[in-house]
Amino acid sequence: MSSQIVVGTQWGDEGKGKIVDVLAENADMVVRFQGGDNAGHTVIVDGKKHVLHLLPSGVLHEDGACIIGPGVVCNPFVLLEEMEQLEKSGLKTDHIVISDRAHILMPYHCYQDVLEEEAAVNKIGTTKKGIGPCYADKLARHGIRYHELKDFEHFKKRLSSCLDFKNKLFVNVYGAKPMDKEQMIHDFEKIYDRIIPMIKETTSIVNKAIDEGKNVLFEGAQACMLDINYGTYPYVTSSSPTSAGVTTGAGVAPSRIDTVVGVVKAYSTRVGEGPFVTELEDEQGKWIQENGHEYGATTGRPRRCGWLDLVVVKHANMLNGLTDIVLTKIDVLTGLETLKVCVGYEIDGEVLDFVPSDQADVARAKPVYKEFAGWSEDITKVEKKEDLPQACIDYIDFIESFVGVPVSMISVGPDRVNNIYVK
Ligand code: 2SA
Ligand code: GDP
Ligand code: MG
Repeated sequence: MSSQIVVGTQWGDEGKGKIVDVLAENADMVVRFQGGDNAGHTVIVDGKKHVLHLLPSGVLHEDGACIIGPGVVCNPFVLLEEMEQLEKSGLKTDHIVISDRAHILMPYHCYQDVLEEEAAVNKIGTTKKGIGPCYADKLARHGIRYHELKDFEHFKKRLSSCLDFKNKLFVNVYGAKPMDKEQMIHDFEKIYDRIIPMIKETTSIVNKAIDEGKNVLFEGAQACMLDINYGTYPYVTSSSPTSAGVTTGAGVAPSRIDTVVGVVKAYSTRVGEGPFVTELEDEQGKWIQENGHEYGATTGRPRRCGWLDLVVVKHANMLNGLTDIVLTKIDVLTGLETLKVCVGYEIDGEVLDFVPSDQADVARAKPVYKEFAGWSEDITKVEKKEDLPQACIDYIDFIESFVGVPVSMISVGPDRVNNIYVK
């Protein structure tokens, strides 16, 4: 395996958590490189469901190191809660490390996210976890990094001046209540002893592991269409969930990466606002939502559903340089008489095979569909590709040839064991 990246190719929730958990069995180290607890990654092991937000999905394999990398915005309170949940399930958590360069997602970031969303004319539909405000502070160079927590007197001064500034914003701009500084300092005092031992310089740790030929897995959260530069801006998250994000978010050079696995869900979903060319706002869409249990793993919001959009997956391949596709949730489509796949965007009589930059163009694009026959056989126990119904094989082969990337694994159910390995 050596160094491998797993990324989402659509709008997130492709099943990356499950795939990372499967691949992590052979990994010495799993590294998150962007995002924060906006992520919801579901892993099912022996019928028990674990939903991970900040912790890498490889955490359930207790042998490897689990690193929250420099590019992550990490809410320490959420992190500790998540660790406590795992500990209650009898799992160990002493293999978790936080990069000293990661930014502390502060309580005022969450409050700011809520106030901004409430006041916004064009709502993004964020998870309200403070992600945008924390990354904004990072880029504006007002952010507080984990190494600053080590000297608590210094940290208190930083918290104090940042909160004074934020409170002016909350009170004067949003007409909201200010946040209580003493309470916030007290809350950090309470978690200090647990957090400090986890903070390390991780870039040298990760690069050393690669030097030693260890298997390092980089776990993407969210997905390509939510990328701050190449997604459906402004309806995006505030990080780079593409393979390029690993270079800045984990401190690993592009030449050190061996494989890039793109997780493709057999249909499309999106949670939050923004254009969605293949969206099905009808009974068909509802059917997919129910059959696929498409509800936000962090917020519980219903996910919007639609046909597979291969224009989007091609866009993801171009940006990520995929070496493999893992196709997920194809079992959800069992029972449909016909399936559709979008192969082009028609805008003003012209058919595009790429995603335009202007969301106004995306919003008025009409999908050009190719139709496929469906299948009715239960495929959740199938172990070899050739044992799948022919209509299902045709659907998979078309994805592979249209995108130009081999489908090396097919996930046919949510559990760790429901997989077909193709090569
Ligand atoms: P944010 O909170 O600033 O990152 O929101 C900005 C946009 O990014 C979307 N986003 C997501 N989309 C899909 N899945 C995500 N994680 C959760 C899940 C979402 C949930 O696994 O289901 O529970 O609602 C995720 N995180 C961020 C978000 O919807 C906005 O469109
Ligand atoms: P992530 O954010 O990409 O990790 O995906 P989520 O965990 O948010 O959402 C994916 C959902 O689909 C989870 O509930 C998984 O348990 C489930 N899942 C993953 N792979 C499969 C699959 O192949 N078939 C089915 N039916 N469910 C799957
Ligand atoms: Mg998710």
